[in-house]
Amino acid sequence: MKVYALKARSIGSQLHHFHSSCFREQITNSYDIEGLKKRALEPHPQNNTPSSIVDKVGRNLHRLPDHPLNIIKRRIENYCQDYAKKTYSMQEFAIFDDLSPIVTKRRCFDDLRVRPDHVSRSPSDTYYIDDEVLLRTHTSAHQTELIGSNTNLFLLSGDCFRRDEIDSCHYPVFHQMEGVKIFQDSELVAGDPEKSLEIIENDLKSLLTGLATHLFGDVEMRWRSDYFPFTDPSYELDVYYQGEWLEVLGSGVIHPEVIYNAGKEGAQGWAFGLGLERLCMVLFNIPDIRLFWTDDERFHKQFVGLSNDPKKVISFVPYSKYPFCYKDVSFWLPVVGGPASFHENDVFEVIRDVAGDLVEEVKLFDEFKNNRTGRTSHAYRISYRHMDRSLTNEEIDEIQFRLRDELVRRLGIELR
Ligand code: FA5
Ligand code: MG
Repeated sequence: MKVYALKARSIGSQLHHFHSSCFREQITNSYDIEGLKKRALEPHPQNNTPSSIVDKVGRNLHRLPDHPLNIIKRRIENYCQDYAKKTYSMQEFAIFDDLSPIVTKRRCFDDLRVRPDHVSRSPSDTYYIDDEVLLRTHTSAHQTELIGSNTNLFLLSGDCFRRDEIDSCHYPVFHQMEGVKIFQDSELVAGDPEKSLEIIENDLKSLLTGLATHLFGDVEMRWRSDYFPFTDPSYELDVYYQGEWLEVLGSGVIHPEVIYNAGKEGAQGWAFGLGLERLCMVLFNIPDIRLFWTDDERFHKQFVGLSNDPKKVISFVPYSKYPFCYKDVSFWLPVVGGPASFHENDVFEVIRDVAGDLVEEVKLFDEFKNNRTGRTSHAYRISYRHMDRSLTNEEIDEIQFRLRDELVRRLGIELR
């Protein structure tokens, strides 16, 4: 609770700073990154955040000039400001991009109607610091706080953290941009909730479809109905990329209870959350999400000058495609009802901890149950590939051995 009080105070002062200065001004660096990192590593029975993740807190790739995430962030912000000028009689979006990624369970889940037993908040999916505080899993975690302080039109970017699968478009640290608009009474139709809802939905879709066209030109896209506990109705937008539909955002009309939790009962509006890496991958043809974290010159020099260029599109030229190499590991899961519980995300995390960014993909390729013993076997195929150089066999073998040991030590599985 102490941390929360601190955080609320720091947000308060950021908002004060923000309102008292020019609307377009970005909030200055607002949180003590080193302090947070120290805090995140303090032992606590509920702390399941490994140091490899804490290391990435505060890297803030989306704030680095000419980083592809910064380029796309600025393009989206510019597009939205233009849209707002045309559509909302000169109102502007308030822009946030450095609110602390450490948030409370209440803001991240409770306020947003995520049920207590929902998987997204379980320790198999979320990095907890202690029983109250966690690394935000989405930028929606700031909705009720900002709406509650009368911020009625905003864009908010930040790093998000999830224990997740391993492949070319999932990474445990990624970036989202949240957009929220709370409508003024004069923009809606008093006494006609249906008409008002239609106005809100049409505005949301026209902004986002316009954004996709602005970024990608003539790309194929589709809207799909979705479910989020904090919006109703909810929609997802997919963009056709490299022969597949790639989900790039979630959105919808903000649920009345969320508005109530923000202390603004009766107000209405929309919200969306964009995956910045996914949009960037489509825009610049970036084939693997790990590349966003590389220090390799050959990656970064391709984007020089683009942060200040509102339109130029380049197609990323892979500087190498080093051969990948795969290794399998198979094991018996811990006995059901025994002391150790098991979740697939635990396997992914051990792999990430041991092998870091050398892992390109992990696939469960075989699963069966031995009817006599009642035990279940899993077999995973791990693809290794370095983004910047070739890997040697010895190097991979060494990692694979360590990985096997760690799986046994940390998950209580039995190697086959
Ligand atoms: C959300 O996070 C909702 N908060 C979005 C939202 C906001 C809905 C406001 C309604 C109103 P979702 O879990 O689908 O939704 O994530 C949104 C986007 O984040 C995805 O479309 C994807 O582009 C990106 N994303 C999610 N997980 C990862 C990951 N592990 N790696 C990279 N990108 C990810
Ligand atoms: Mg989704």
